[in-house]
Amino acid sequence: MLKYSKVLLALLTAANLTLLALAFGPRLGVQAQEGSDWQSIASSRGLTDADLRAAVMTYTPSGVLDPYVMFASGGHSGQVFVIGLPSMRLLRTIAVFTPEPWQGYGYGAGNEVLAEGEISGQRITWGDSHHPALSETNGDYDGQFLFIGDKANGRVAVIDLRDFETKQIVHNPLYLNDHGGTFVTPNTEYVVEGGQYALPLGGQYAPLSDYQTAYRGMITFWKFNRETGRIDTAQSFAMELPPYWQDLCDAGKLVSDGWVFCNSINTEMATGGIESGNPPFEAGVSRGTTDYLHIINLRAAEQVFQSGGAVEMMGMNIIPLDIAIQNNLLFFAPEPRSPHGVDVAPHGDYMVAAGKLDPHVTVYSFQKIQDAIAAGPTETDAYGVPVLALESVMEAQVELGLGPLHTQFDNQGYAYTSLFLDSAVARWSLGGEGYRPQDGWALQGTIPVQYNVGHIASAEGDTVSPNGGFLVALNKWSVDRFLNTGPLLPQNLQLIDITQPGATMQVLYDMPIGSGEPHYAQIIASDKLHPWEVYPEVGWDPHTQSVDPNAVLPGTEGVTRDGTNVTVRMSAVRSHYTPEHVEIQQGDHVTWTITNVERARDAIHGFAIPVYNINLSIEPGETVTFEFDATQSGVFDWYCTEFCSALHLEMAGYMLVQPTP
Ligand code: K7E
Ligand code: CUA
Repeated sequence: MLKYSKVLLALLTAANLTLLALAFGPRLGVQAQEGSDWQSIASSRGLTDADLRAAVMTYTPSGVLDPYVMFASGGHSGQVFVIGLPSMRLLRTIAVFTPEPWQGYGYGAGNEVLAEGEISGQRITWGDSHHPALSETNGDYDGQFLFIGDKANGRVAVIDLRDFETKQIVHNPLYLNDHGGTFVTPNTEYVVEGGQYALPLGGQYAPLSDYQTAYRGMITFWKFNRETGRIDTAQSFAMELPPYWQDLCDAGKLVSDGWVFCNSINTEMATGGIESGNPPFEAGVSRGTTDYLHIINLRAAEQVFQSGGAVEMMGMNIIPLDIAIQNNLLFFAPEPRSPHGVDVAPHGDYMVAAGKLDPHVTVYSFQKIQDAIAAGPTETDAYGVPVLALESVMEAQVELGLGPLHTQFDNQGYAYTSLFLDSAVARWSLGGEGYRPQDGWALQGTIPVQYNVGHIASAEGDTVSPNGGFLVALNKWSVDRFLNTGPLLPQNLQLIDITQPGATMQVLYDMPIGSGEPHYAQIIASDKLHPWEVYPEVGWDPHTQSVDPNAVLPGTEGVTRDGTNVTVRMSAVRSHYTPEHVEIQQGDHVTWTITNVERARDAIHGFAIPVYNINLSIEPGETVTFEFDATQSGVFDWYCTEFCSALHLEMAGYMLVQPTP
C-alpha cells in the first residue's frame, strides 16, 4: 500500500498531458505511447485534455490510500460522512444523532449515547448536523477527536477518532437550537456552540409580543477534557446574548487566540407573522443594512465564570448579558447585509465575514478591533452592548460576486469564498503581510460549480497552516449533473484543484451523495489519523474505551438465572456463537453480553434477534451488552448479519422463550 500524494503533488503543475500519461499509464495497465488503447478510449468517449488531467489527478488504484480524509456533516441524516480525497470515495458513515442498524447504533448498543441526547426525557432519533470540527493542537488538526453540532435540537456530539465512534452527546438545557457550532479553540480547550433562532430561555413560554424582553440569543462554551475524551458540562458555560439570530462562529487563533467571533442576522428583531399582515421573516430579517459581528473575549469570560460571575439555570452555568457587558466580554461591529460565515484567517489576524445580500466580503483586522476596544466604543446597541464603528475595525472589502457565504484558506495566501447565487467559488488574495501583499486585497478568479454552493472545504483550510492543493464545494443542487433519480436529487460534492496560482482552478470530480444535506466539512491529512485496526484488547468496551469487566472470554460463556433476571454470556468467533441455545421464560429480564474474540482485521460479526428489534455490530475485540424484557414467547432465531466466513449462514442460534403458563 502506498500513498501517492507526493507523486501527485509533483505532477500537479505539469501541464503536459503526455508526461502525466507516461507517469500514470503503467498503473492504468495501458501503454502510454501514441495511438495506444487509452487514447482511443478517451477519444471515443469524447474526453478532453482537461478531462484526462482531472482523471489522472483523482484516479486511485485499488489498494492505494488517499492522502486526505474529509469529514463531512451528514445534514439531516444526523450522521458524519468520511470521504477519501482525491478519490472521493465514501469510506464510512459515522452514526451520531440517528440510530444506524449496520453499526448496531441504537439497536441494542449505542443506546447510552442516544440516551444522553434525550431532551426532557424524549428520545430524539435524528439530528441536523451542520459543522464538524476536528480537534486541534496549537491550531492544527491533531486527528484525535471530531465534534459535530445538531442544529435542530441544539446538541453537540463527541466522536473518538481511535474507533470513529460517537462517545457523548450534550445539550444545553437553556436552548433548543444551534448553528454556530461546532468550532474548537486552538488547543481544543472549548468546543463552541453558537445559537441560532432566539427563544425564551429554558424552553419557557413567552408570546412573540414580548420578543425583545423575553427572548434571548445564546452561545455555549463546552469545556473539553482530552483525558476522558468527554465534554465536562460542570466546567462549561453559556453566555446570554441579545435576541438576534446568532449564526456561524469561529475561534480566534495565534494573535487572536482566546477570542471568538460570531456573525448574526435579524438584529432587526423581526418576529414574522405573514398571516397577520407582518412582513415575512425573509424581508423583516434583512430590512437593515447591517447586522452585528459578535466579538467575544472568551479568556476573560472564562475568568468571570471561574470567579463566580455565572449563574446556574436548569443545571447550566450562564453568564448573564449585563455581567458580560460590565466585564467587557462582548462587543459588536457592524457587518454588511445578512452575513452568513465568519472565518478567521490562518494567522489569526483577520476575520472574514460575507453578507449574503452584499457582493463583498468584509475583512476585519484583529489589531484594529483591539485598538477600537482600547479607545473605548462610543455607541451601544439597544441592550447596552458596545458597538465598534465599522470604519475603525475594517481592513478591506473585496467584491467577489453574488451571495458570498463561507471562506477557506490555502498555503499560497489565497482565500476562497463560496458564491451561492452565482454558483461559483471565488479565489481572492489576502493583501496583508504574510499572505500576498504583492497582489493586495483582490479577486483573482472564480470557477463555476454545480450548483448553489454552500460551504467549501480546503485541505486543513481553517487551521493555522492550511495545506492547499484541494478544495471541495458542497453544492446543494445537482439539477442535471446525474441520472435522474426522481424529484429528490442527490447533493453534489465537487473536488476542485487549487494548486495553480492566479485565476486557474479546475473541477476534478463530482461526487453525488444520496443523503442530505452536507453543510460543512473539514479535510485532514490522512497521516494524522491513527485509528485502531482492531480493539486493543479482547473484551473492549468502546463506550468506556477500556476492557469491560464483564467481557466473555472463551470458556466463561453460559446462561445463569437469578429469579427472573437472566444473564447470557456469549462469545462470537468464525463461525459460531457459544452458546447456541438460550432458553428463557416469558417475562424474564435479559442481560446479554457478547464478546467478539477475533483478532483478525475486519472479522466483524453482527447479531440480530427478530421481533426484539436488536441488531449489533461487534468489531474484533469488542464487547457489547444489551438488555431487554422477554415480552413475547416463541422461538426466535438469532443470526450473524455480517457475511463473515464461508459458514456465515451457519452462524446462528435459537432463543426459546417459554410462554408463562
Ligand atoms: Cu452555510 Cu449551517 Cu454552515 Cu449550511 S450553513 S451551507
Ligand atoms: Cu459472523 Cu457472519
